[in-house]
Amino acid sequence: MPLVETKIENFVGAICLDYFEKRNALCGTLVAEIIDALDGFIGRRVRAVVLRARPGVKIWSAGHDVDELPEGRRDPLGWYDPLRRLVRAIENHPAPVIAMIEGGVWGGGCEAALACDIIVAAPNATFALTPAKLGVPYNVSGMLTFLNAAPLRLIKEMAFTAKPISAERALSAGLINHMIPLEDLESFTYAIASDIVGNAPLSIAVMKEELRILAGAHPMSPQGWERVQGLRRVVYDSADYVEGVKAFKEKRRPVYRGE
Ligand code: YXS
Repeated sequence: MPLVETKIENFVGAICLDYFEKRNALCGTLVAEIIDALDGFIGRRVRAVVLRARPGVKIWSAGHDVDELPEGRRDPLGWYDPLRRLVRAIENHPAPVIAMIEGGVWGGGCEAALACDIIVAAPNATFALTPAKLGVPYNVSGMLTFLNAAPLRLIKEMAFTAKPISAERALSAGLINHMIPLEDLESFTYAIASDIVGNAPLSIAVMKEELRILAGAHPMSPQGWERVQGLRRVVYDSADYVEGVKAFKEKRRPVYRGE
């Protein structure tokens, strides 16, 4: 049973997340299907992509599939992790990817949405960064996705509280491009896609790649990199990390001891 539905119309490729039983959690299979769809769009000369969920969902994506997180002593967000691969696939796709969002966006799902080039959300959309809720040491390129998406002070509040923010607040902070009534969400999103399709795809692709390279151009010394990796290892080797994943699976509140 596929976990995404795709279609191509008038040079616009649509990828609809369809994994209701886990609230579109970004498991390896779902991510592989999204990446396959994006790769297929390149050959079909798609000029704009809409990444969406089923109309009427309460949850756009529940984030990383917690059942696929390591239970400790291994980087939970290493280079080949499905979420990392998905974010890079979105950022490297030559056509603009428009996230069309209704409902809640959680954790890694929030990063995947923020990795998209344009975000159009309904008023019922919410956005939550959840590493602190689960005890996860988020990775550097993931934090850069957030830093490139919103003012530092908002990212800190979202990361440290792990509380969702409303679409209205996301709009005022520039985290999303448009907040559109649910009944107009699809037509508005496709109107943007159509504007993009009518422009020069090669020019757009090179500007997207220039912006990706420039947005990622943050110097980090080898010592700084090693320090961060060492600090992250302390976290994913900690009892708190084990407790966060365990508590999620046991559907209870975690008890963190800072060790
Ligand atoms: O009880 P069953 O077996 O039916 O499964 C339930 C949930 O356990 C499951 N599920 C998930 N499984 C794995 N990973 C997930 N992220 C996940 N989210 C949900 O899906 C089934 C239906 O969920 P349920 O009953 O809670 O649905 P609901 O409609 O009442 O509530 C939907 C949510 C999304 C509000 C709720 O499921 C929830 O709060 N999910 C966790 C959201 C979250 O904290 N995501 C962060 C995942 S970790 C991550 O993204 C990164 C590693 S990090 O944290 O570092 O950013």
